[in-house]
Order: sequence, then C-alpha cells, then structure tokens
Amino acid sequence: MTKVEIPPEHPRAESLKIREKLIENYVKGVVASAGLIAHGRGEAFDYLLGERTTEPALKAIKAAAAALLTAERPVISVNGNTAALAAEDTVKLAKAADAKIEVNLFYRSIERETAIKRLLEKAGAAEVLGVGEDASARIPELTSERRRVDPRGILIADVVLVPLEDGDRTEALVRMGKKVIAIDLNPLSRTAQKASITIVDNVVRAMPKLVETVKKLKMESLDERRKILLQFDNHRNLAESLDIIRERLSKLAEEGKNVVFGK
Ligand code: PTJ
Repeated sequence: MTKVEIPPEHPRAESLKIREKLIENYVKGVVASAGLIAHGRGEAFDYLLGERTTEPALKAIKAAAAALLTAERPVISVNGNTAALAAEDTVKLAKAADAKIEVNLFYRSIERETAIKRLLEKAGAAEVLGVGEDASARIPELTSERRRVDPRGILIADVVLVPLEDGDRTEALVRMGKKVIAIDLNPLSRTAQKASITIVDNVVRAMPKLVETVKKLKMESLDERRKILLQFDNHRNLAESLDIIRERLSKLAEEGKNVVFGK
C-alpha cells in the first residue's frame, strides 16, 4: 500500500490523517469496507456541525460519564472504525470507568475480531471480550451478526457505550432494559434517536473528552452524578444539535448572498 504523506499545512490535514488511519486499518483487516463508507457519512455531518465539539455534545458527554460511573456493569462495545480511530482512548476510558471492553461487529469474521483484539491489546487492554466462541450469548429479536455477545459483557451489562453503531442493536439493547450511550455524528440516525444518551460528535474528539470528564466526575458524589442524569433529556439535546446545524447553514447562506450581491 502506498503511504500518503499529508503536508501539515494542508487546510484539511487533520481530516486527511483520519482518513489515512482508516484506510491503513482497512488494509490490516480491522475496518470493514462499509466502514469507509460510514466514515464518509460521518464526515459530511461533521462538516455541517463545524468540526468541533458543540455545547449539546459536551452536555451529552457529561451525562454519559455520569451513566458510566453510576453503572454496575458498564461495557464499551468496539467495532472496526472505533478500534482504528480510538483504541488508546477506549482503553483509557475502560480503566477510568472500570468498564469491560467487548468486540461487537456488524460484519463479523474471526479474522477481524482477532485483528481488533490485537489492536486493543497493543493499546494496553488487559481483557477483550466477545471474540470467537466467547460471543456465545444472543441478543433476542436481532438478526444481524451484532446479536452475538459475550455472556460476561454486553449480555449482563446495565450501561453499554456504542460508538458508531447501526440502529437495530441500539433498539434491541434498550428493549433489554439497558442504558445505551451512542457516539454518532448524525443526529437523525436511528441509533442517535433510539439511544438513551447520544453524543453528536466525532469519536476522535468525543472519546478523549469522555475520558477526561469521567476522571473529573469521579471526584463528585453519587448524588451529583444522579442529578446530572436526571437533568439530561436526549431528545431535547438532539434537537439542540439540529438547531446548531440549521443556524450554521442559515448564517453561511446569508454570508454567501452578501458576497454575491456585494453587500
Ligand atoms: O466494524 P463493523 O463490522 O461493526 O461495521 C461498522 C460499521 C460502521 C460499518 C457499521 O456499524 C455501519 O454500517 O454503520 P452505519 O449504519 O453506517 O452507521 C455509522 C454511523 O456512524 C453513521 O450515522 C455515521 O454518520 C456515524 N459516523 C461515521 N464516522 C463517525 C461517525 N460518528 C462519530 N464519529 C465518526 N468518526
């Protein structure tokens, strides 16, 4: 594979570096081919949001940290894209929140599961659930390969973090009475709409912020964490993300008209 050098002064250097990371990990068998398409969809929404962590995303990150810290059996579910883009932060988050890490794939194959497990271990993970025969339990009423889960992990979890997900499993996990935290740049996706807490942000920015917030919130009381959770309303928060996109587009459109008509 030809390695592309990204000039640091390139105006889109950060975005191009992320793409290269995904392509590299696609070649290594970590990322699914559909993962590259999924990333393109994410990029488009990131553009609309202004490629920054917005206020609603920060609120959702705080609620997510509170949910992880009040959970009894929190689990971080990892797919190909998350492993490629946020393996180190996944491990840091698991340590800070005392959560388990489980591989759960839509396009499941033992080769990809093993490649993802290795990547996570290289990033410092002591234990990675859900690989091969370990994923021996099933999520009811789910037909995709995502139904296969580890009986020590997602099956018995009370809170599951699902960065970059497809909607079906989120719905199924919520039906099972679990709290689902999603990280999804698309506030309109089924995952975003069905999750208990949705962080509308790029996994690359959201994960380190989540680690930091968990560490800070650990100093607070259980009552304080519960208060944060009670005050959080996911649908209102998603609406605020849509407002940000609408306002940004209106502003850009107005600026464009002013340029055209020389005002
Ligand atoms: O690794 P596997 O086999 O489990 O497959 C993973 C993919 C991502 C291919 C699979 O889960 C899938 O098909 O997902 P979808 O249905 O395309 O949904 C992915 C969602 O993630 C979309 O709503 C994207 O907007 C969003 N997304 C993409 N890249 C990012 C993102 N959200 C946050 N950060 C990103 N970097």
